[in-house]
This record gives sequence, structure tokens and C-alpha cells, in this order.
Amino acid sequence: MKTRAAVAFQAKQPLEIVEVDLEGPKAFEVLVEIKATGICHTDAYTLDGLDSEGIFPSILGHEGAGVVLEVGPGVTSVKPGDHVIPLYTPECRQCKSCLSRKTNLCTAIRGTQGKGLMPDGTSRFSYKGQAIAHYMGCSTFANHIVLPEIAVAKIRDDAPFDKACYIGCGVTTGVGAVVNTAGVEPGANVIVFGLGGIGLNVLQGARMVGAGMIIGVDINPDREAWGRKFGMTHFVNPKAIDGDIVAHLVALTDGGADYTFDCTGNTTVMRQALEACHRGWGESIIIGVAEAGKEIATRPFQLVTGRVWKGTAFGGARGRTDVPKIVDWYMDGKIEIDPMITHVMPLEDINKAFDLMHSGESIRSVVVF
Ligand code: NAD
Ligand code: AHE
Ligand code: ZN
Repeated sequence: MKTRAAVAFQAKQPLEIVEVDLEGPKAFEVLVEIKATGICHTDAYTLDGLDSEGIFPSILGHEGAGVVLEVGPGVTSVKPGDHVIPLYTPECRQCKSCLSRKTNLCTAIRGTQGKGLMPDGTSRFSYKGQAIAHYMGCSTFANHIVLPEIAVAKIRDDAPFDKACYIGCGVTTGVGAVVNTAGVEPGANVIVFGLGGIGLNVLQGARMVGAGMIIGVDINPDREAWGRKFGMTHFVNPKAIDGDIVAHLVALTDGGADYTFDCTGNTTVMRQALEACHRGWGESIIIGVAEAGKEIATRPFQLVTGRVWKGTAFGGARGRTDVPKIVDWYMDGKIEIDPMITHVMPLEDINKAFDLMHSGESIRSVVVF
């Protein structure tokens, strides 16, 4: 079939809206009509040529929601008409990783996914006869996509697509990092570095579990008002304080935070987040994705004296199991989504979403097909 898509033909160039060819679902695959997609900083990072796994041409996007149109042979868990969220972290429930119960990082199809291919080693997208790579196993910047059955979460029919799409990455990543990865306890002190589309969701996760001090750190002063809407109790702009940011935060928290979260992708900030943890037990969770070639560093003494460095992908969520529950949290009013979606636009305007993100004007832009 033909479908409309925003194609990344080259790094650092605007996406181009074209009609691409899409092959239908094979065994254990489904065809999904994407109704809405968010634009995450990770899409920008790949488009900017900073992703060591970036492939061009490709169809980016990994934060979508839509409807199953067709299923291939062998598919049993979803049927045409089901509302679904594509999963860049699938859940096969059979691989060593899924069976370990220690991680959400299903390994069933990670090899081909990282090469921009479906599990059978082919791409289903092409343009003028040339293959176009899939992205993060999703490619939600296309109106129709083919996904492995293990990479779709069935969600309730009454959740609006233009909000539910954000659960496909940002909401689940931020809230899940608090609930699944850190396991923040009521009363714990938390510092969130970077109050964008992910960091605000860490804040609301911390509020939901009853954290004590919830400190937000951002170099954009406009983010103070945003943070306060989602539970932040204190704001620190590193550019507006005298002296060292770590010393400032350690003093503010009487010795360091119980939990810190990096939501910037900046390796200098990651170090600050680790060192702002309390001696003996503070845990720092890396959410931000750093550009290719960057490395983290700290004095080993920071870890010897009990601080813990961790990372999280997709908030530690097991997609097919946990995503429908997060949709329920939203529909039941336990978490907010609507105010964070600052811009809604048609696919033709998708490049504006990247400009708004880079200028700090948007929290989340959503494209509605
Ligand atoms: P965003 O652009 O919406 O927000 C980033 C925020 O960080 C902005 O508010 C910006 O002002 C702030 N910031 C930048 N430099 C800073 C600094 N030096 N100190 C303090 N604040 C600073 O981006 P986003 O969509 O929220 O994504 C955040 C990061 O999380 C990105 O690196 C993205 O790739 C990553 N991410 C990771 C996962 C995962 O599963 N691990 C999932 C989604 C996104
Ligand atoms: N491709 C990059 C890594 C990118 C990365 O870490 N992606 C996160 C999700 S970001 C969503 O916005 C992730 O899930 N990682 C686990 C995985 O298996 O990709 C690189 O450095 O090569
Ligand atoms: Zn993302």
C-alpha cells in the first residue's frame, strides 16, 4: 500500500513529507494506522546525526498511538479495530531477558531493530524503489506502519489518540523511572535535572508516590512555572546561583538527595546528578541519551561511599503489561498529560516541532494524522 510519511533522507536536514510504499504484515506482524505521534528529543538526536545507531534514509518517530487494520498469520493478541501503542521496547515474554524478571529490555528482536529492519531482516518501507529504514522498531512519523505483534500494547478504546501517544515514550519513561527503576518511597527527596517532556513526567511521578522535596534543575528559567504545575517544590537554575551547583543542591537537601534523575542527555549534568546524591545511599538514574562518543566520569570514591549509578530505558516498563495500566492512570486522573502537549500540528508541519523543541518553546508537540 501507499502511505504518507515524514522521511529523514539525510542527517541534519528537514524531514520531507512524501508518499512511501509499505508492504503488508507477515506472520506474527500487524498493520497499524497511526492516528497521532509525539516528537521526543530522541528523534531530534537521531535526526541531528548524534545517534550511533542512526540510519538514513529512515522514518523516525517512536511515540505513537493508532488502530490495528490487519493482522498477519499467527497473531492472537490483537485484532483489527484494536487501539494500540507501538512499543520500541517490545515484550515477548519468552526471551532470556523477559523470563529473568530483572529487566524490561526484551532481546527478542533488538538485533534487527537496531539495524532499522523488521525481525525477518527486511524493511517494509520503500520510496521510488529504494528501501527506507524503520526506526526504533516503530517509525510513527508514517501514517501506516507494520509492527511485530510483541511490539504493540493494546489499550482501551476511550483513550484519546492525541494524548495516549505520549505514553508511547515520554510519560512512561518519566513516571516509570520513578516507580519502576528508582522505586521512590513516600517522603524521599528527589532532584530532577532537565524539565522537558521527560523531566516533567519524572516530577509528576515523584508527586504521585508522595516524595518529599521535589527539586527541579533547568537552565531555562521558563521551566520553573512548568515544574511547579507538576509537583516541583523547589527550582534551581544553575546559571542563577553563585558557586557550584552540586554544593548548592547538597546544602539544599541536607547532605544530598535520595534520588536524582538526569533528563538532559548531557554527560556533565549526569555527573552532577550522581554527586548530588546523599552519601551512603543516594541513587542517580540516567534517563538522558548522550550523543555518540560521549562518556560519563566521576571519582570512584563517589560510589565507594555508597552512591549508586543506574540507567533506565522506557522507564523500566514492560510494554504490553504496563502501558495499558498507565493509560488507565491517565484516564482515572492519577497522572496528567493534556497540559504538557503544548503544540498540535498536521504532518506537513512536523519540522516546526523540532524547531519548537530546540528553542525551548514546547514541552511536547504532537502530530495528528
Ligand atoms: P527536552 O528537550 O524536552 O528537555 C530537555 C530539558 O533539559 C530542557 O528543559 C532543557 O532546558 C534542559 N537542559 C538542557 N541542558 C541542561 C543543563 N545543562 N542543565 C539543566 N537542564 C538542562 O527533551 P526530552 O524529550 O525531555 O528528553 C530528555 C532526554 O531524555 C533526551 O536526552 C532524550 O533523548 C532522553 N530520553 C530517554 C529515554 C529513555 O528511555 N532512557 C526516553 C525518552 C527520552
Ligand atoms: N541508539 C542509541 C541509544 C538510544 C537509547 O538509549 N534509546 C533508549 C530509548 S530513548 C527513547 O526516547 C532505549 O530504549 N535504549 C535501550 C535500547 O535497547 O535501545 C545508541 O547509543 O546507540
Ligand atoms: Zn522518546
